[in-house]
Amino acid sequence: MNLEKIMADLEKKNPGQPEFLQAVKEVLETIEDVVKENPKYEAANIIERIIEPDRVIKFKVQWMDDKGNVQVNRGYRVQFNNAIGPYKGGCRFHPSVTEGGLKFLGFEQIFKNSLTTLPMGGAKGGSDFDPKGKSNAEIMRFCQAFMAELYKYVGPDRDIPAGDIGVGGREIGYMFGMYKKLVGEHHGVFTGKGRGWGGSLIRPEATGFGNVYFAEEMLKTRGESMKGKIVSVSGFGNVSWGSIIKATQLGARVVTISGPDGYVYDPDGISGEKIDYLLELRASNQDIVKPYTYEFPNAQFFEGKRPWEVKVDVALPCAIQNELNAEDAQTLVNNGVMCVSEGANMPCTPEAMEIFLKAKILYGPGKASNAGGVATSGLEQTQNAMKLNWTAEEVEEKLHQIMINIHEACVKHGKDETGFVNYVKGSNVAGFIKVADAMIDQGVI
Ligand code: NDP
Ligand code: 2IT
Repeated sequence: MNLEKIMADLEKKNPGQPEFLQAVKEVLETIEDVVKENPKYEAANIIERIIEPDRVIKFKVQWMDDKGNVQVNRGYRVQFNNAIGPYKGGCRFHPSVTEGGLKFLGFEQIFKNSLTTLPMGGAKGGSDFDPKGKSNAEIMRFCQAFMAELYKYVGPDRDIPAGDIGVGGREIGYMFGMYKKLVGEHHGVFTGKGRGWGGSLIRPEATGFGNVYFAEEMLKTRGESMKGKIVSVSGFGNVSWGSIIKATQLGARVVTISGPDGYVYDPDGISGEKIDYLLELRASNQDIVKPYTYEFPNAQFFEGKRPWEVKVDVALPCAIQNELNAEDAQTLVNNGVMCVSEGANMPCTPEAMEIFLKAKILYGPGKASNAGGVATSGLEQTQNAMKLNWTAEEVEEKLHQIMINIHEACVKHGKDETGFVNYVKGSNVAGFIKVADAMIDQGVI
């Protein structure tokens, strides 16, 4: 495998898509040995095939705002790979959304979904629509307009979208409603649905819960646990919220959250009513985290800064891609961090990742550590197909076991001669083998 040539060709084919190139490079670098040892992958040209999405659907979304002005946004669905199951992945509504960004996320999703052990292919979708400051009626009209086009390409055995940044239960509800109206069928085409109409218990918490379960498994390999650990979390959205709940339940003290405006440091720990307040803050539809300090004056706000300067044992980046750079990583390492577990997708830059691996700390990449979200989506699909509902305890137990299994797969494929586990390599190799073998089995199609 000639990595340099593959990357040069990919760059030529995908100009202006640095995040997609970054995600591909990371995977290819870590699976080089497996590809070398197994000539069948080169013989079937798997690498070139796996880095090209099956299709990118791109469409116009027109909707009317509350003032009667007609707005135009762009909608996308990247259906990357369906070798091991129907396309599956979230939808992101954020002004930063681009085709390249969704290709990065769809590509990551292939390996993440493979790691869950459930039959799900990789996809991602979304729009450059900015939900901030929009009224409920505007959100509804946008979601309906988005689905008026997307409904043609999705279905419970074809492509099953879910939430991501800017898309939570409310948006899934409006999109599902429009789909149902157009198609005339009520089935599990989305995951993250409302509890009363097919949604799984624990799905809202699942990504964060899974992230902390994964961190706990990593810590166990060094005779440690979350109990008593000081933890920094970034973001204050869905994944941050779930991570904070589970870390607190396991006896850790979470001392930070962040937003695009800066970060909050709460030395007393973000627990109890403060966790509930996070939901209120999100629902207020503002894009600032600072109001937390008005509500809880013992906390301090650091404008324009990121939480990585705080001395902690465990760091959980849960906001957005490339939010933790080399300088941040070095600060964390210098301050004695022992574990970094990614709730977000690709929050650490390649340089930051290098620093963590070199320092030999426990570093869990998102495609392993945040796979609990999509895994629980898979459990939601199973419940929909069986037309029954599991209890919260049943779902959480299954989620916990899946995270333990993902951790084991990473150890199996990522442990070196010295006993150090490179979870980046482990997750990429484990995720890749299953998909690549399925592609070979199914022929050139
Ligand atoms: P949300 O929209 O619920 O939350 C995103 C959070 O990140 C918000 O608090 C947001 O603040 C904050 N944020 C956005 N940009 C920045 C920035 N530049 N600096 C600091 N904070 C920022 O999304 P999710 O919690 O669902 O998603 C967070 C991450 O987790 C994403 O990378 C997503 O892909 C990943 N993920 C999500 C899963 C899920 O099930 N939801 C599953 C697996 C991964 P604001 O809204 O004010 O901009
Ligand atoms: O990045 C992700 O894994 C998600 N946003 C969840 C995808 C899903 O289909 O539940």
